[in-house]
Amino acid sequence: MHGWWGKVLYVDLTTKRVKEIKLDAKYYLEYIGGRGLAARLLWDLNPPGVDPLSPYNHVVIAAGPLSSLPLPSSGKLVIASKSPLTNGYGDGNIGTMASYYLRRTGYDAVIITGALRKPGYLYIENSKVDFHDAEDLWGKSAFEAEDKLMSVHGKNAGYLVIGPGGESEVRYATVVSQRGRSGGRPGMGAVLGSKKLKAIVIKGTLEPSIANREEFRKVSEEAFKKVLSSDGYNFWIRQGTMGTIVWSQQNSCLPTMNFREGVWEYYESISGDLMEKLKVERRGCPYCNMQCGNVVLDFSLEKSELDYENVAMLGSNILLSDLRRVAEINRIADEMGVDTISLGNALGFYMEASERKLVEERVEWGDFREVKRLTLDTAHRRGVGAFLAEGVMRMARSLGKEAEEFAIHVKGLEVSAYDCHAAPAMALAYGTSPIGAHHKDAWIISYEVRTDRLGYTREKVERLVFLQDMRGGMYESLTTCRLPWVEVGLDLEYYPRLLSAVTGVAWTLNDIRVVASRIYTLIRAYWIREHRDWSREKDYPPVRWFKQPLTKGPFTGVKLDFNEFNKMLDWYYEMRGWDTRGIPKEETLRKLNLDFTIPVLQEVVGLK
Ligand code: PTT
Ligand code: SF4
Repeated sequence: MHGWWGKVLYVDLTTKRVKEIKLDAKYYLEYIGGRGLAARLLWDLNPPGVDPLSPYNHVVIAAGPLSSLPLPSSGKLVIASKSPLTNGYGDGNIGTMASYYLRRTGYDAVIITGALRKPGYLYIENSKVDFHDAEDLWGKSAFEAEDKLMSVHGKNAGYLVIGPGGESEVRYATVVSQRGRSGGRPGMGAVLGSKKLKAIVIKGTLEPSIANREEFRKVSEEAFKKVLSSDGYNFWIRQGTMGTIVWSQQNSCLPTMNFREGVWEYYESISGDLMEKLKVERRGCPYCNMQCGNVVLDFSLEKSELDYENVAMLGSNILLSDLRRVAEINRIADEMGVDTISLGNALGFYMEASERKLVEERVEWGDFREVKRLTLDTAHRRGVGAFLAEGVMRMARSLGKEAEEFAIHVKGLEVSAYDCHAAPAMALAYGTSPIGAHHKDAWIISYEVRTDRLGYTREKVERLVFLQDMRGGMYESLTTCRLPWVEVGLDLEYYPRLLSAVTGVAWTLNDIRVVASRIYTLIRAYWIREHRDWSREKDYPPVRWFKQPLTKGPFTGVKLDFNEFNKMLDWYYEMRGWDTRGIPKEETLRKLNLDFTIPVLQEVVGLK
């Protein structure tokens, strides 16, 4: 086989046993890699109903056939597991040298199960695996722990680390790498923490095989050049994702006051233009010629790497003005290894609960000192921080019915930084995302803004399914960065060409879409297996967007229409071959070679 190694590494932390699992070529042709491989492995290996924070849960760290080969923005990998935040399928995508080295170990993925008795870390060098003590690293920030590990294992290795957030099992703790890359929003860091695994250090020296080197080199060179000569390149290099602050303000989707509004009068205090003035460094992922990690000096003059989501959620959403203060909270979140999107939601929710006197403590909107204290307390689960560490869904449930009306999440994962009062298809994207409310699978709001902002149309749903297939299906399984396409318009056709050159198998974009459909349907089956009380309500966006209209900006008075939304959801199910409950039909499962899920779904919910 070219492009794939055909085997994965299986590590049991409880027994400290390691084995190699060979996978049939069919597995790769049907799932490609990354998210696809991870979803199938979790279905096969995880016991149904497993407690995500128990030793029996599995974590899959998977690259894809294009990861970390010399082609545009390829240095990514997927970290997946059953999520402690949602109790469903969870994953994240991280750009890191760990992707480069994992690809060169001779394995397509590392699967980790069991739990250590005492804190430790894994050292993987090609097929050699060592278990090391990490008691001296436990309690250290993700930055400090990585520095210490690097002083032992050197610069030529990849590091995936958790911070105190992961150690104390904050339900939205992430995995951190290279002081500012963070992945695994739905609590992938907490899963590692529950296994007492502080870090994974990866070195690899083997070269992945490429079927048609000459063709690969030609297509890849052409693609790199296209990126460089694209119209949007210069602005991208200057601002990266931070350019979205002004765009969101202009289009009334900048999350403001716990997603009450889509505009904020002080947006300029956190804008990309201001960031440009404060920028001291630019970082990025391996093999990327559009490096977008914008580093500024924060309020304490420490380096902090900014992205749109971080700044909107820790800025406008909690009314914290002043980019340097926002950058400080962002840097602390990275050190602690907690997701900034969920953190910004938890803080916004808590501030609103405080305003409505549903909690004893009074926390004012935008109070920097309080935000800093709450962030650190959350990461360590101290005092009220233990409450915030549970995430918005659980916080709301414990405060009662009124609180559920302003809890901004889908299936337990907090919403990322686009307000959807006036964006019905984006609301549907959050509703049907395979990990809970994340924008990664379909950023359809830019299409809505360009076309028919307030329409509830079948055309939008078709576009949404296409975006999911490309972003959540193709990019997550190949596994490379989607931004060359999304931000500077690299033609999608480069990807089947590159995949064909690497694997020696002829792929078209349509073949990849079939794989994407399989991945979405398998992940849906996984959710249903784990949530035996499945119903279409789980695909609904936050109730606030239906009930409380915007009171400011160009869309004043607008809110989502419940009946119209349901019409779109029905179309979505029809296009995916799922029934009106959002459950895959038996014929769809058979068509996608997912027959193995049928007996399980039949038993859990009954199939149509
Ligand atoms: C991603 C999510 C995002 S998406 C952002 S900013 W974005 C937030 N970043 C966080 C952070 O930083 N620190 C932190 N403690 N928490 C954070 N939470 C948020 O996590 C990221 C880039 C970005 S920046 C985006 S859009 C693209 N995402 C991609 C994706 O998902 N898939 C893919 N194939 N390519 C992508 N390219 C872009 O990568 P999650 P990264 Mg990320 C500091 O992790 O769980 O997927 O959530 O990995 O290496 O930092 O790159 O405006
Ligand atoms: Fe990483 Fe940004 Fe490059 Fe994507 S565009 S690979 S996120 S540096």
